[in-house]
Amino acid sequence: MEGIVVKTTGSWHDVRDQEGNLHRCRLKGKFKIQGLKVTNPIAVGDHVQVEFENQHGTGVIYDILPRQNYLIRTSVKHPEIGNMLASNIDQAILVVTLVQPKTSLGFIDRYLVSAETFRIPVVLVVNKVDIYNNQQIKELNAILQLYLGIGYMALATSFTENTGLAELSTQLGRKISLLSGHSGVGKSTLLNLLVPKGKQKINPVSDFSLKGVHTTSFAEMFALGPDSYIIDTPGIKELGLMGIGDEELSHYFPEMRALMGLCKYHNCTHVHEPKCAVIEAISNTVPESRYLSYLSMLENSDNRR
Ligand SMILES: Nc1nc2c(ncn2[C@@H]2O[C@H](COP(=O)(O)OP(=O)(O)OP(=O)(O)O)[C@@H](O)[C@H]2O)c(=O)[nH]1
Ligand SMILES: [Mg+2]
Ligand SMILES: [Zn+2]
Repeated sequence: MEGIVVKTTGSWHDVRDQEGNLHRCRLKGKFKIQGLKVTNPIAVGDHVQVEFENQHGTGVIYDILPRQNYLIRTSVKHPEIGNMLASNIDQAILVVTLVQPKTSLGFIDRYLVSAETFRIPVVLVVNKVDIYNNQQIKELNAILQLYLGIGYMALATSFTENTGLAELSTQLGRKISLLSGHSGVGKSTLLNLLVPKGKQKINPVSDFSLKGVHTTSFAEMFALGPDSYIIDTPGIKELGLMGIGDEELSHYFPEMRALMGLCKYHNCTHVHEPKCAVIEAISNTVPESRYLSYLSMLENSDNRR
């Protein structure tokens, strides 16, 4: 049987078959991702081949079909080991907040770079706009302008005031979308508003922990409608990039990519070289904060491998 992994919880994986039925499966064999070390050899979104075991009705995944794309991250502590967020996605929805918690521009830019390595379109969602003060509203508008200017889709949302939710819903379309961002930004809350009531599981936002907060522990794919799916993921604290060389990094900044070939030196790193088209475009088509993110990623290049 062929199916799609819709939930991974350590040693058990839920696989959805073509008829929409779920099967609990184990993974058999060793799987590698282009020679990278990963904590999870299988991810939500993977297309897999399954063999049924016995009267228990459980399955064994014996093959993972080639992935169209995947998002992978590393931690600062273990830069050489990656963790796959999801695979075979059509777009990524990056949910951020300016307060409770604060998401930095550096984090946004690292996420965008990792999505650009597979040219995965990203929708930037700035959530909880209901609690922003005047200063934060200004910051919000600047961020929306910044990323819309580069060509990303960006919108403001609030679940309490019902802001931007219809817009977000139209962005989803007949696609597989991945929701990611820091813990507490409101991913699962947004997902619950988008997933039709009948299709939600009993406890779609995961267990209620002792601290009284809903925290998602495992990535899981939900159906929104025909050919329309959304993947909720646990919050990510830090986002180390994996497998990106210094010389290719600027290709993953679309506004810098547009200037490729205009620098004097073909192998320009856009740091100190004379007649560099990127440096000349800073504060013009290359926003300063983006260039600073670029420099910071270059400096931390040891963390990317
Ligand atoms: N004021 C306000 N609070 C929100 C909004 N969206 C979500 N919240 C609250 O933010 C808290 C965290 O929301 P979750 O949806 O659990 O966040 P999450 O991103 O799924 O977090 P993890 O699962 O830990 O990654 C909850 O108390 C929500 O009620 C919003 O638009 N405005
Ligand atoms: Mg959650
Ligand atoms: Zn240059």
